[in-house]
Order: sequence, then C-alpha cells, then structure tokens
Amino acid sequence: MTLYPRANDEGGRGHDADPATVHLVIQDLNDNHPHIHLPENGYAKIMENLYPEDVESITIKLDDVDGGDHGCPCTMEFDPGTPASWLEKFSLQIGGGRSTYRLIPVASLDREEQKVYSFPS
Ligand SMILES: [Ca+2]
Ligand SMILES: [Ca+2]
Repeated sequence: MTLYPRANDEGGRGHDADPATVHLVIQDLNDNHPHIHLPENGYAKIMENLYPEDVESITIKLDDVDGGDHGCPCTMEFDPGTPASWLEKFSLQIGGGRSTYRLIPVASLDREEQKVYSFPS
C-alpha cells in the first residue's frame, strides 16, 4: 500500500510539503492453523475386504490461509498416540502435489473388526 501524504505549514495556509510517499508493508501473522482441505470435511470411505492393491488411496491435501513461512507447504505425520495396530493397516506417503499426502491401506480392512478409523485416534 502506498500513501501520498499532504502536509502544509502555517496552519494549512503556508508551504506544501515536498511530494513524498510512505510505503506500508503489511506483515503476515501466523494466525491460522493448517487445515485439511481434502478429503472434504476430513471424511473418506474405503470398501472392506479388498486387497490393499485394489483400494484407491485417499488423497489428503493440506492448506493454510497464511502465506510465506506461516503457511504451506505443510507436513503431516501420524500422531505418536496412533495405535500400533492401525499403523500396520495404513501408510502415509507424500505425493500428488504440494502439501499433499496419500493415506494408503496396506492391509485388508474388516468393518466387523473396526468400523471407523479416526486420526488422530
Ligand atoms: Ca495471517
Ligand atoms: Ca499458519
């Protein structure tokens, strides 16, 4: 943003100021958390009882409204509290674009064993 200030002496009746400009640079504050842009509402479905290679991976795209160092690229990993049995069923890999990951089932999923997986657990 550029401001063009006007200044006069003698109570506004005297000399005008030399033409001058003031440049204002608005600095970004890290006031937004990264969020999951995809899948929509952080929700995806996988069909049970399929071989992992027959299941399409789930694309997880991260975003952050802040720019520069305060925004994306953003990183993602499993929470340290994720049960070991879940880590045996899913793999998280970078791929598909900027700040984009793929959640890949690496085992057949059984709805009768576990109906919903919610990360972080
Ligand atoms: Ca900001
Ligand atoms: Ca941010």
